[in-house]
Amino acid sequence: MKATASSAMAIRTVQRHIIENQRKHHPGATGELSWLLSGIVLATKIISDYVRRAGYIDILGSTGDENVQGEVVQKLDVIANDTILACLGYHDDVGIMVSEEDDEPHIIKELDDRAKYIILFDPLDGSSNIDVNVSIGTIFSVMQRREDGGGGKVMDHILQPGYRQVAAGYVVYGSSTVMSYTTGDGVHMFTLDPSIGVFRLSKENITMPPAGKMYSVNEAYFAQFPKGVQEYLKWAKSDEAGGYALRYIGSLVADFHRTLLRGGVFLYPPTKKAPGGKLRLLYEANPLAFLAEQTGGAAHDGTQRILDKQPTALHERTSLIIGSKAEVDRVLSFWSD
Ligand code: P6P
Repeated sequence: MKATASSAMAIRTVQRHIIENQRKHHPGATGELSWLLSGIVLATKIISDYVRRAGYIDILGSTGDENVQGEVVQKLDVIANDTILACLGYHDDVGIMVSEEDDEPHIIKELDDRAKYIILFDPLDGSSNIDVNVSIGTIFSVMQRREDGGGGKVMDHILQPGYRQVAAGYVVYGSSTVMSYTTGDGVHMFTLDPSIGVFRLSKENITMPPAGKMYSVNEAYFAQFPKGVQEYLKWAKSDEAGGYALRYIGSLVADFHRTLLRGGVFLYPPTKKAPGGKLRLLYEANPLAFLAEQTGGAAHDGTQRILDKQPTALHERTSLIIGSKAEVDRVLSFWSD
């Protein structure tokens, strides 16, 4: 259909939504956060283009290096990381950037009243799935510097609990490229229209289904899980539970995206290999927990709410139980036994 002026007005792009959302909920805002989010939008459009072309331009496979996590770095990891750093690093409002790929924070400029934002991100989560065309994703979290300055060190500003986030979101590069974001006023979802290169509003003010008979876990580790988790998984398979399904993609963003829309629970409990959990607190669990709670869901580590956790290290890992409130509560009822 040929775009006409009226049809163009009908297109609610993510940029338009961010501005409308700012005017509606934060009328006194300076627009800095909106401008910053537009940098993330641009970066993820570029990453999406690379992901879609990975099969026929030489960017599949690994670089042969290992990252701070001890994981083999995929070529697309580097491209995604560099793209986000480039698209946000020049923003006057960004002081620090923290990437899953990099040992240390990027100090873009000294934090002050202007450069007050801290961007934390996993540029391409699940990248080991790239070569087999499984959905992967980008996850981002936005904090502001601490007004009280903390202890005056950079890490005091970075290691803040997740409830202090001012924005968070993800982009899943799947059968289509979909972005979900929140600035604390609900979660809104957009689908990339490659014909005109814009993210178009697909769902506004999403509510996660309050329950859902679907659990998402890597059951290969069953023998390593805490006893309470083993009891929950046995229950979920029982006649008493009545027809739970197991869905596990092995790509956090894809598993979370499905849980957000269909309900259920995703869990990555402690294992022998990862006794503190595998997933990262600052730029995976925290942003997804913000989105989950904004849609009526819940996120927990087995002992406390994810967003209440006081981080102690940049690449700190955590156990994660996230999804429909009723399903998270049910897992916790077994976990604490
Ligand atoms: P496992 C991908 O490597 C990742 O970090 C997440 O995207 C995913 O949820 C998890 O690890 C899968 O881990 O141990 O089940 O392969």
